Amino acid sequence: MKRDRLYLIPDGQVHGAAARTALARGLALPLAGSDLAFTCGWLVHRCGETGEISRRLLGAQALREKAERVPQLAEWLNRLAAPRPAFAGMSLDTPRIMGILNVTPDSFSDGGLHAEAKKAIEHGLRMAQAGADVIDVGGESTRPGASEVSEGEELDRVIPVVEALAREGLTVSIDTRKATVMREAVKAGARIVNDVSALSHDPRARATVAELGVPVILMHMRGEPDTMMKLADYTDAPLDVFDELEEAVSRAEEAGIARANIMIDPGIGFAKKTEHNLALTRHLALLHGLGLPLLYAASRKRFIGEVTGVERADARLAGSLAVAQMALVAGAHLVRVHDVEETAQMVRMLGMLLTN
Ligand code: 8Y4
Repeated sequence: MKRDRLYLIPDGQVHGAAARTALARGLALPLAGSDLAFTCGWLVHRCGETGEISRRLLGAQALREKAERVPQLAEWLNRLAAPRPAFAGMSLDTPRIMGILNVTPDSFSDGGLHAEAKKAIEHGLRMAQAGADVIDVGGESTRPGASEVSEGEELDRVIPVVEALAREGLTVSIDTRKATVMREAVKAGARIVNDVSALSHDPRARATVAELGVPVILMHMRGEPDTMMKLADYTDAPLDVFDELEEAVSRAEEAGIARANIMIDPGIGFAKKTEHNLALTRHLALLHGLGLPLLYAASRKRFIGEVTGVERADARLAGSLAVAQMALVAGAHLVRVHDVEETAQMVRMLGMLLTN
């Protein structure tokens, strides 16, 4: 039987001078190791026996007082407040941008591996120029219904691109679920492993990442890309995703991966319906309760199309900027996007307004 669980969803975020002043006066609590604090929070109790969920909004002062009597809550406040050390050499005290670089047959598809690699490399360099801190190179389509890519084909696609971008001094992440691709990509200069299966797809993935000693992004999903939508059934999406990410983090640590090398991600769109994606975006700050750096990746995704009625994915920039901005205000450390230049403009503007 499951145990009763306590959660705290930070709300009422304040930034910059407001954060510092509110913290100094005890009106807010520190959040996510950055220039950020929260002024109230939803204290959520989930009954292990019945699954019943109750929630109560408390102010910072009440939370701190209650934490003196409830050790579980004190631990929450500690994890929420913990500094987030640099990840892959990137300090996380300012929001970072990850640019998406797909090297799949359907993305740069006019003729020949070599020509494809060349185009991909150019696109990666352009995104870096435009302000991307990380280039996420992926050679395997994880869209539902996409055909499986063989290991050899995935390697042929991504390795030349990783090598070229790393040689130019860019920070490259390798988007893959395969241990061999992780290993070869790191050999070619990739500095981060981004695995949408949270190292659960390939039985050798955890040991490989542990051995390589590289930072890894653990994304939440259920099942496999072609079956995941059948599993989009949650009691409470944010709480369930929190629990399942916590489990993925534990498994990674048990395999010898250092906690300092782990970043988490709610996996927007993976085994999730629109209502789940919206709830996760609204209550994103809950995930700071794992005490780890947080990636938010919703660029052009279908739930934006469903909310706005914009059917073409490449016409969803405005909606993508809106959700990315929400995530950054909630304290996300990294956003994964297609439109790097526009996102960099938004991040600069937001930073100027919030940092004072
Ligand atoms: C339009 C645009 C339609 C994008 C679908 C998509 C994530 C990820 C992907 C994510 C992390 C995608 C590799 C799916 N999503 N990695 N990768 N987090 N860490 N779909 O959410 O972008 S691929």
